Amino acid sequence: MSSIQTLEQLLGKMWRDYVETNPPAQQIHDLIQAEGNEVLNDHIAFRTFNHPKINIDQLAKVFKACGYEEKSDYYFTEKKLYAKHFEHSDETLPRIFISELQLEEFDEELNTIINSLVEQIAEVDYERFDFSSMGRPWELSYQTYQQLKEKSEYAAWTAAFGFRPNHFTVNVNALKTLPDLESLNAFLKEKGFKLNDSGGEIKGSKEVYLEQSSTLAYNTEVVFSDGKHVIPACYYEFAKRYPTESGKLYSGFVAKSADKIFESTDRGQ
Ligand code: OOG
Ligand code: NI
Repeated sequence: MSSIQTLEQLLGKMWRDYVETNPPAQQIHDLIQAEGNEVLNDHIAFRTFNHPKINIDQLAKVFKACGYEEKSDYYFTEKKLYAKHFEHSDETLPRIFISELQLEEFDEELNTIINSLVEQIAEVDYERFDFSSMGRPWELSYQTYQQLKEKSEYAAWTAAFGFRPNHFTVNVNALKTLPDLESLNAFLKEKGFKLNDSGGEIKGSKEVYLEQSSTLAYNTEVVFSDGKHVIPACYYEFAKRYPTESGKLYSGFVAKSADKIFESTDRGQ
């Protein structure tokens, strides 16, 4: 039985799991805070497959039950991904961004592998309040991980880590001493953190009302059924939002930028 029953508890558990797997995220959080800033979350992102048992809508269930509403959706043709973002009426709560791999756009080999993973999920787990953050509910060999990686880096990551935040995102608008991505990125690099520079360190611009940057995923040891291997895990993202013509800060995502942010788990870049 899961002891997680409220959204607050769920968000707390997700953060603890995230920093346990990715200690640099806690270090960065603390370094930014030590400069006299309040660290708020802009959004939390999840990854999955569009298999009907574990698709975006399944992962979104608990968030919807807790008051989140579906807002916009996004297509990533090249990576064969689709995503939706959700917002809560309490604006202090992070947005939720969930993407899914479009299985029908892949060959039979990939589909057979993913089906064999989904078949391992126990029925009771679908009802868990913390389903979207229960971790990897299936056995996976390193050989299968590599096989998936040749077809899609996203598929391999999702198979290896299962359901858990792929990243948390610092709300840069709320930072007093590091109020823009230029100064924040310089601060992070000076402290020795590596940034994702696919498409440039800063993705987006004031013109699209959103600027984003991210660290390169931390490499962590994962237990596979055929041994332990060090692979890219999660990253930390930084987002600065600008007001639209209405005067309100833009609240959505920018597909062209997100396309590059996905590559933060691709250490081969
Ligand atoms: C999501 C990448 C996109 C954003 O903020 O645009 C994204 C992922 O890597 O799963 O998070
Ligand atoms: Ni993100």
